[in-house]
Amino acid sequence: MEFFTDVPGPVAFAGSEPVPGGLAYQVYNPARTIAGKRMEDHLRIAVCYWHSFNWPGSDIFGVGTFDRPWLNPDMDPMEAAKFKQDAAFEFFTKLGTPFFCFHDVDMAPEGRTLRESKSNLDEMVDRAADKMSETGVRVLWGTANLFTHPRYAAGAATNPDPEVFARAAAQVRHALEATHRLGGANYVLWGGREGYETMLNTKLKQEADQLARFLELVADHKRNIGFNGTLLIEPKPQEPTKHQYDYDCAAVHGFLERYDLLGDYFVNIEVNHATLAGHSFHHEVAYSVENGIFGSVDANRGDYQNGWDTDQFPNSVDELSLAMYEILRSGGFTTGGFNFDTKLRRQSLDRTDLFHGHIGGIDTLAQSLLVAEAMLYDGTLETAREQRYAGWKGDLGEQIVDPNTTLAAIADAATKADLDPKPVSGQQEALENRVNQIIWRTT
Ligand code: XUL
Ligand code: CO
Repeated sequence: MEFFTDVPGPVAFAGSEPVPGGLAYQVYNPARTIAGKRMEDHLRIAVCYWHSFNWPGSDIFGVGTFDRPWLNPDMDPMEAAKFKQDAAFEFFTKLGTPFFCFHDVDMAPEGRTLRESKSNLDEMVDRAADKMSETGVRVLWGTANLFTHPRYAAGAATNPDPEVFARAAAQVRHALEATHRLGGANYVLWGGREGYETMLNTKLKQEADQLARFLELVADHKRNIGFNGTLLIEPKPQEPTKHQYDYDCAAVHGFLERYDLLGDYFVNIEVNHATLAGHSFHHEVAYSVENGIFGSVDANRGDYQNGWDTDQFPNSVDELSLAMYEILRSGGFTTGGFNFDTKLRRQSLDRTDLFHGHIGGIDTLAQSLLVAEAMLYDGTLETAREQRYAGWKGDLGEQIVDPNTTLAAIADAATKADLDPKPVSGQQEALENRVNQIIWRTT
């Protein structure tokens, strides 16, 4: 049964010609070649199951507003899951995007026991596998929901009760194996409840050790089952907990280094999580690229007036181009991609609104990719950075980093040459102008 009846066929690239109803891409042209690669292969766009199909449009003051008939609690849960899956695959194919992402509980309802939950998931994964081979849509990543059920109120891996840890381990095992079975490119761990509400009842070191143990077990299991996808940790500073341990990319990086997990885990950076942590998305991408932990992106945006995760569809080329530039100059995604971890606004009631949100977001990413490519060819930013640090490639720079050099030797050299370096311009305004000029002229 067709669900999105107002969208008859696949959304096509129409260029800058306005299309009645707006159901066309103006910039996203999957086959267009950018820096030697197809646009589709650069962006690796995914639709998320949860916000798009599993969320009724509720907020903390109000119930769901959306037309999602499979969320009706009177329906048989497995019948509802199948209805939802059909609508989801119809959406993926009409939107024309190559990937989707899912939590275990988005795909299949929890059963009364762990065994029943696993069998529900197995059945729905078999069904998804058939739909994937019919449509060619693939899995960017799978994950386990370790934050909605009351048992996880005090955390999953970091719960004071080891039985909760074990229960979470069972859930992740099943979700990881389901992702593997579907040929997923990555597996994500977002520690929504891995944090605390109050330090009065919390042992910080104990919880960190538990989290590391969990991650070690998951990485071992990945190797045991021969899953070649990438394991990703998704940083977020808070919400739902007051403080989350995977606060930002730097915190995750330090944690991975401390527990000898570098190389086993990379980061899935969400735009609105970056801004909640007091960073720009650009910063988080640049940090993780430079430190070798960049993996994938949850594309969305926050609202400058709100202090929470509003998960809106991205619409700012100015902001995304800079992050896209860092991704492109590092060689682009390997297994990662752009997952739309995005929610419609509660008043966006029409079924076609889900298309409009994604089309706008995808065109914004596509335009940002064009700008990033132009920045790369322009070379101004690269040259400015190189010149700013050029001294480190000279004699003095080499002497300083030589492990045999001492502080006294550097001090003696500085004294002998009577060094009196003069400050130089950081050229910020000139660089900002160059970025804007490139954005304005890029088509
Ligand atoms: C929550 C969030 C999650 C993760 C997957 O803020 O971003 O949707 O992406 O669990
Ligand atoms: Co996310």
